[in-house]
Amino acid sequence: MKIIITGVTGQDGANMAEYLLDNYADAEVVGVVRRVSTPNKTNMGAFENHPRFTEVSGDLTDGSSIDRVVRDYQPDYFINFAANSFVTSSWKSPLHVWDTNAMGTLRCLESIRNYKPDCKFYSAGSSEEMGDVDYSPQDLKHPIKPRSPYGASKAACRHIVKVYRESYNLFAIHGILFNHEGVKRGEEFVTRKITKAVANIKMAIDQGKEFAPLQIGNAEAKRDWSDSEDFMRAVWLMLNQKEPKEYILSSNETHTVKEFVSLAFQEAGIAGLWSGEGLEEKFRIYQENKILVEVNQEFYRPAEVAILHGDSTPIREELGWKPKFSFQDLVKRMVNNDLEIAKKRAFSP
Ligand code: NDP
Ligand code: GDR
Repeated sequence: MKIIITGVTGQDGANMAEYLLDNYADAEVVGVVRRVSTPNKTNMGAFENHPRFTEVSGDLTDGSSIDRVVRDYQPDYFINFAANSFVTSSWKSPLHVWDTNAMGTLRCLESIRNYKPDCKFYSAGSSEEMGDVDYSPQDLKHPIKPRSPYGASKAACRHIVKVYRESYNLFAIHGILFNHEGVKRGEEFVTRKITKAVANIKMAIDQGKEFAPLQIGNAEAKRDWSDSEDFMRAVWLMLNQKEPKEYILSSNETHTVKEFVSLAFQEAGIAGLWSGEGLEEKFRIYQENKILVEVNQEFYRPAEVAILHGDSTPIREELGWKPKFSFQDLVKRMVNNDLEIAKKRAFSP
């Protein structure tokens, strides 16, 4: 069983590689890594030297490299997790985001069609495709109304995957993933940005040192947050159905960024209180004037998705998927991981 995973240095690619290598003795994982001037393989630590893992060079913006990987490795599965996945950067580099995400997906589909048409293909769809939502919770019937170049690029993937599935009879699916996080999450995404700051502030308080408050953008935004590890099991279930049916993956809950902040500080033993409104909103240590978090215009987006709240009932009922981690578990795992990292840094010689 040969599985190509793109984006294997990222959160999901690394979690998927780990899941497959740990649970399937016949899984041979081929991880596609693009050339960067300073290699970042932190997320690959657990499997980089695994005997059933092979690292190959490839870039979604270069179709010839994807052709070569598919032709040479003849995969049974191709999981495309590679993307420029940071929504904010999609206003700054929209063409690059479209080339990587939308054209990149088309390049994968073309390679599969030409060199391994019986390979099962997964495209990582996004709740950002829903955008300016009409109703909650969102299901697969919700109209596509993206609010960012990133969301629009993922909507393009959704259409082209459907076209290739129907035109060439490929097993190609674009499952919609709502936000999912974990200890491998990139530090610019709000959850990791918060848990890293919580850990640093906690260390500073414990050592009696001064600290700078965390600066965030829209604290009222609501997201449906899950754990990435739970989603990897579900993506694999989706790929192993008889028919290429698409599903939504979500926790079926929605929480504000403010709730995430409060819970993360609480996990670190710091009780806080929100006060003020809009740009004047602040999160202070309970019964003290010390500011932990403040809102900064710099982190607002040109167009915001106010609320995301998914309905993953169909995959739960039809494929028996059930998440292991709650929202509270997720926050706890992320805070504890960042506390460990902060402690190691503080006490290393
Ligand atoms: P990450 O940002 O953590 O990982 C993205 C990966 O893509 C990295 O390995 C990155 O490599 C790689 N990559 C970027 N550009 C290219 C390129 N041109 N060629 C090859 N590889 C490239 O994302 P996640 O793991 O969080 O997400 C995985 C997928 O799921 C993405 O497609 C994302 O858009 C989608 N998604 C994620 C959600 C989430 O909440 N996490 C929700 C919905 C969808 P490098 O290390 O070199 O930068
Ligand atoms: P998102 O994730 O845009 O939903 O995309 P992100 O964590 O960046 O933002 C979530 C919400 O938090 C608000 N926010 C901030 N966001 C960041 N990054 N930094 C801040 O300081 C901050 N303050 C408030 C944002 O405005 C937003 O409302 C993620 C990515 O993984 C995508 O690839 C994926 O497709 C979607 O989730 C579903």
